[in-house]
Amino acid sequence: MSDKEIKVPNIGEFKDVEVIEVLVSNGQSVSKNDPLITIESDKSSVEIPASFDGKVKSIKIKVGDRISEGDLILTVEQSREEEKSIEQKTIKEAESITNQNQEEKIKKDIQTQNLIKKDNSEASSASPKVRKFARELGININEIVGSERQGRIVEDDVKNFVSSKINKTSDKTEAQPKKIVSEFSHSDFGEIEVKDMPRVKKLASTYLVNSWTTIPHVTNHDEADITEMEDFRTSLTDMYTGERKKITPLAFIVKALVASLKKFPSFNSSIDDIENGKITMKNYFHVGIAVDTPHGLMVPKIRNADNKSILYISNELKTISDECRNLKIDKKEFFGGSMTITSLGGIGGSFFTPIINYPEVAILGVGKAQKKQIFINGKFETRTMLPLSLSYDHRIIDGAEAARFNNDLKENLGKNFAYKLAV
Ligand code: CAO
Repeated sequence: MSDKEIKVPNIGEFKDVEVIEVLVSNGQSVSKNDPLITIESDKSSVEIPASFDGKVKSIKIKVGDRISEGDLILTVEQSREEEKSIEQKTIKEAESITNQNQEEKIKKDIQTQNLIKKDNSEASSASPKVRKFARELGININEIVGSERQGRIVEDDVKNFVSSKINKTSDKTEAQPKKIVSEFSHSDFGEIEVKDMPRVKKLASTYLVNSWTTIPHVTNHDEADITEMEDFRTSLTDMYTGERKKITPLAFIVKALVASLKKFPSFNSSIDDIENGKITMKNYFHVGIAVDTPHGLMVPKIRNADNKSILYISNELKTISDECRNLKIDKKEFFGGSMTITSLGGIGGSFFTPIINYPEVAILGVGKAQKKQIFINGKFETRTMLPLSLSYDHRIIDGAEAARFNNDLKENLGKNFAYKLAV
């Protein structure tokens, strides 16, 4: 074991300059060229590296000290092997130099290596203020490419570097979701068949994952008493033929929803520009309808539902769902909605958790209406109850507002439906 001193080398114009960083600590192993300290003059800052391998024994300077050439930075302890390897390295380097005076060349090389200035232009490529700014953000300034003359780094370069790092990190997260690989293959357990996923399902999956992973969903469940509405709906007949008019309950629900959207405009908004704190309020009422098709789920819109009659909406529902099932619908029809209704009422089931159709902020899930015994004014009555599952983006809608929205919707679908729907 032997101790060796590392001193401030020839640092040219730098005299009596401030130590702004000590990059090593006692007991730490360092290799030749590892940065030890950073010094800073009025114009720039540079790192001073170790001139040989070893273990830091005693640091002789601290941040804020002013140093010049020849000042002692620290001592390192070297084992015999390290000493030997340095000797060997030096001999090897010396052997490879044939054209010049060997001693001169080695001295010069060590001196040049001692000062990692990257190169002259880079060493003076940022003002102390900018370097300080980068340091405070935990950024190694040497990784930044300067935009000014001769690659000089300015504050904007640091900011751009930080934002590009952030974007890269989030791109990486999006591009590489954690994939769980099963220890066993499905085929280990029996015969299997691997099929292509339908195109619509593939497209929808991106939107669904985005919605599920970026929107804080909450779902409020409730039941609307639609007894009167159902009596009215099932009593509708054609004026001329006397035949029963087939109008789906969904047409009534669309109308009731529009009336609630008018009262609660935040449900008819989008926050796709949340980074800039912007909310888009929509003054139109285009209600999305989730349509189950053999190709996958599609969500066309009933445009300007506020200006359409229940009968018209009922017919349009049929038309757009047929267009979806026959792949005859224009792609644009899947965009620009106010809020979506997803109805499983024709199939079955009660409550569920619908996923918001991004960039909308709410979706209404409708289950199958059922007759139930409800306790009203001191006695049980048979009523037709419609299950409602309202999912909403909690960033924009609070639970209390969602409960009030459901109350309003229930009112619109309830006893006063005819009056409300006409509004
Ligand atoms: N409660 C009880 N019965 C209902 C009902 C409800 N909430 N909603 C509809 N019905 C009845 C209808 O009255 C109709 O009965 P009749 O034939 O006796 O008149 C029957 O159910 C069939 O309705 P439908 O489902 O064909 O038509 P619809 O207008 O209710 O729905 C559409 C249209 C496009 C929404 C529907 O066809 C569909 O695709 N539903 C599935 C949507 C879906 O998959 N959502 C899940 C998304 S989450 O993955």
